[in-house]
Amino acid sequence: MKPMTKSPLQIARASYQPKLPAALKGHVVLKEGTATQSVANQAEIKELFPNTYGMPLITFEAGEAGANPQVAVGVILSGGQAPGGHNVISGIYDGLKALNPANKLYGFLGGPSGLVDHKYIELTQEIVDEYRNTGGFDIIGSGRTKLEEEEQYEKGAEICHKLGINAIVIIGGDDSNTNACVLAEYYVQKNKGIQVIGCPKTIDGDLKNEMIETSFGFDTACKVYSELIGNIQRDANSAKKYWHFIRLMGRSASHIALECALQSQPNICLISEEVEAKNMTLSEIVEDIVKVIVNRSNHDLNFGTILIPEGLIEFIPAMKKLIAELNDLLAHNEDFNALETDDEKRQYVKGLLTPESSHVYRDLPKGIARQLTLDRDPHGNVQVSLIETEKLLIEMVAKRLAQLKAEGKFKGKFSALNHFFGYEGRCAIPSNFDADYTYSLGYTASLLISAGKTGYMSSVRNLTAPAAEWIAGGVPITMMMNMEKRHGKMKPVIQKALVLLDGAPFKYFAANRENWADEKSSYVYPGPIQYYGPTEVCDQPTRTLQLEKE
Ligand code: FBP
Repeated sequence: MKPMTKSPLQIARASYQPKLPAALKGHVVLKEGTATQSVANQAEIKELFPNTYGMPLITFEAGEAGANPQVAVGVILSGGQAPGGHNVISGIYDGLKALNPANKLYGFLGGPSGLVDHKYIELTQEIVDEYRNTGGFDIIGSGRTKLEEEEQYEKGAEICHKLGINAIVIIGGDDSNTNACVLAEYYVQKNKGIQVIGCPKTIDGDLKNEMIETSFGFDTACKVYSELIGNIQRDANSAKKYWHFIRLMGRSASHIALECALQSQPNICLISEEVEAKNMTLSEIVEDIVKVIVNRSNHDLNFGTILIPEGLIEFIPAMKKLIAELNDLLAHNEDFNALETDDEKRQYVKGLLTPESSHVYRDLPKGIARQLTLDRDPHGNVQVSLIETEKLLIEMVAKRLAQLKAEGKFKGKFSALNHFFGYEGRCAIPSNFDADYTYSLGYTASLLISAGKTGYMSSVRNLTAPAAEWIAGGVPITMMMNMEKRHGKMKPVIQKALVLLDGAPFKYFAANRENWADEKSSYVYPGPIQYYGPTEVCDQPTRTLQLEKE
């Protein structure tokens, strides 16, 4: 047998031609809508972005051929991986070449730092072809360096001028697109002749608004996790002996957990935004879980599934306060870093917290308390993906059930297994939806550049319709902004989209969850992503998007 370098699916997917909105299949004409405003704090945002505030919405419609002067573009992948990133790049590449075969595309390596440190490659047809319809960001790599210093902007301009780059596309989440907007404004103010276009990426699904229906990668990641959850549910329903506590990525919002719940109908799904709105404590969450477990055990069902959003811990008000205190306390704290044992660190921290937080900290299992004091991310925040909330809940639920057993109120068995799904889905081969959506986003970005636009996010809308009917255009990034406190200072940022408790996806979940929790089996087994077959199997957007659009 010959050694294998690519799987049969990889080879087959390489030849997939992503679908484009019908309007982008030939020449286009740019249509401008009315002037826009930021979602809040209009006066402040206008003052901070005098050149890029208030620009109109843009759509591209089928039109006549026009002159397309030669351009060179640099692309950056920023932050966590999300399925479809490579197709954004192939969309930009194909879009640029269709406009003018002499156009060039460069990739800055390792994320935004590649721009600052002048690390880049020219993306040729051969390189781009190798990565079409694949998962991952490895074509040029990604990174979490923040572009926020003037010195970085100047270093960026230097390399762009050297390479003749007229425009940069930043593919990232809310923070990276906020920085893209600041960079766009800076380059206009300083007359640098460099346009900046953003692209909405993140599996977390929290970069969305009226004009950006979803971020790319959310669809594929949720489909991968839902398959795994479905498989676990089938196992649970067969073996009938384990409760599975499944933590799902999504550093802040619970969109991933909610979407997976809509797809797989687990017995319990916690939604952080609801926990915060109801001002719930950890013990109250545990009590709710215990109720379901006891009820099912009364029907001889000592098994089930529980979905836990990764960000949960930060939405429990008392924990949020504790984490905020720890963030301040541990920022550049040499004394703490010099301590050797976990016990010493625990004692040190306890002594400096407010009495209320010290109390919460003291009651946490040692492992979790330690995880809360691990290294912060580049923004100074606790890295929630490293906190094993699912284990914390298992420990607390087991303790409570043991008490109930002693009181004769729980007669069942409790045996739990923990899982964390995150990295399993972030680089998956993009679903047809993500492959088409990202290719269209990239293609649209090239049209925005060719039209001389800056400070826009590439947008593709009407996503629950077939791809041919999608609407491509651009949204001024300033339109998505408001002022928020960051590191003690008010800053213009893109508003993060959390799960709306009055939104259709949550309402549907809330109306059905009691049925899913009880003794009847409501599990759904979504199965793997399908790339070939009937369109109702292969080309469906997320349940979240469908419910939002219904
Ligand atoms: P982005 O916000 O950059 O898209 O990344 C999201 C995410 O995948 C979260 O779901 C997760 O908490 C985090 O990245 C993990 O970060 P890291 O890649 O640094 O482990």
